[in-house]
Amino acid sequence: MTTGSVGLFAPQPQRPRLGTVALASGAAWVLAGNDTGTMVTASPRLYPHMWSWDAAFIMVGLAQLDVDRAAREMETLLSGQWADGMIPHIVFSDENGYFPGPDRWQTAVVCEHAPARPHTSGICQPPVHAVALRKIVDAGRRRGGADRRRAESLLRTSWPRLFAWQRWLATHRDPLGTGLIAVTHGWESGMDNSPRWDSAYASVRPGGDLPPYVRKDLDKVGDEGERPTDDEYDRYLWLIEEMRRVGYRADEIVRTGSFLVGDVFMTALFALSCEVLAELGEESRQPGEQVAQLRHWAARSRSAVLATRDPATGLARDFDVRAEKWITTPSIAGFSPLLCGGLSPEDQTALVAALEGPDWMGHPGLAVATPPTVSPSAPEFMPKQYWRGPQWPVISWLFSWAMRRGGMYDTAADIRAETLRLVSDGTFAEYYHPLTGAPLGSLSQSWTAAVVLDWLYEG
Ligand code: 2M8
Repeated sequence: MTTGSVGLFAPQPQRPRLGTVALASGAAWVLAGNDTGTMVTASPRLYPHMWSWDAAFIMVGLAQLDVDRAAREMETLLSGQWADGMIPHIVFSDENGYFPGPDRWQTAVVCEHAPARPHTSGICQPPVHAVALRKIVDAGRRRGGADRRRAESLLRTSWPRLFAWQRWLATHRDPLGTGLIAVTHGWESGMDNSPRWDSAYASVRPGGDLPPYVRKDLDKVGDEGERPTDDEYDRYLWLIEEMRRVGYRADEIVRTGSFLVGDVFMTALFALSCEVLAELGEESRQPGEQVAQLRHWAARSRSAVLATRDPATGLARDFDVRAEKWITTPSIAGFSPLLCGGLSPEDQTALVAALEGPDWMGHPGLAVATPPTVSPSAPEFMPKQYWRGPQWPVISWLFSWAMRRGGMYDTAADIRAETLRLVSDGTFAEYYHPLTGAPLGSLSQSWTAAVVLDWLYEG
């Protein structure tokens, strides 16, 4: 679909394409290669630990191969859950090739809720773990026998833990009391350097007493231009410093931290996960009042997502709580209502049409028609810079899965087919250049391999 050879819109180089069997084997090989035995690290070099939402997608892929291994992944993640219910964004392995590591976070040193072991970070990430539990339970039931028993037992033991996680978000991250879940660090959103956060980060002023540090990420990707800048890193590290100084007390961070944004994407995933967890709770006879509580949170946060829509474009928006202003950057988060549902049929049709339209998946410059993280028509679009434009297979999977669940079958199937075309180069890259299809960031990224496996097995 590449149309021209000028500037950004250069012709797409030819790359060998893998067939389905080779692709599935390659994906399984990536997961096996990144498996330490108790955790599948997010990637071999750049991210040698367990990340919270990566782990959930990794479970989705593992469930297709080995129900018991997928269940153990959930157990490893939950072994890092804090006493107050938060699932931390990193559960550290014994590797030390990543910065900031446990020495910098010092969570167990300054916070009574953090476990002494495993070491964990002190922030969270989007709550997609109920989706992973759903996939493991479904795989176990489909297979029967020992797999079924293992999955049902995981459901019984992990359901209360995931309920506590959702409750933590509802209790500590709803500063406006509307159901709009807030993040206190861009890393919590999962979309670290998205232009969604530029204005909020502009108000984060690193203090002169920010302890010195050395980045470890830059020598692990081919091109530094694919990673956040040093200026961005100073702000990331300053926010951690602020949190460490208040002992990671959740309410204190919300009260005093420099960064507080109602994240519409996080909120939609929170609502979706509350619904999925409520369904699993009913199936496994969990306490009725907790199931009802989940449905209540889901409804409230769904309404909060819909209430953020820009009257001009229909896209959902984040809300900067500190600056008291809307964030209108045209990012993939604008389509969050498609994740959590709740739109009228007309509004849903219009939003799907916008997603498929020329500013997004239908942009004529794209190598494959999957959602870029920022609209290629927007001035903020940077095609090879991390969360500022590239296509992320894991985001495509998430939208495809949720849209299928919401009855948007055709778009869900198109996203699946086009993403599989993109990843058939077999690199399982972290993200891809939307205009050329070139692999970017880390290669052999676990969540990319995992979602490919799910798609190949489940259709
Ligand atoms: C990226 O984030 C980490 C910090 O958490 C990093 O850049 O060091 C993001 O893409 C995030 O969404 C992802 O979970 C993590 C591991 O894949 O990497």
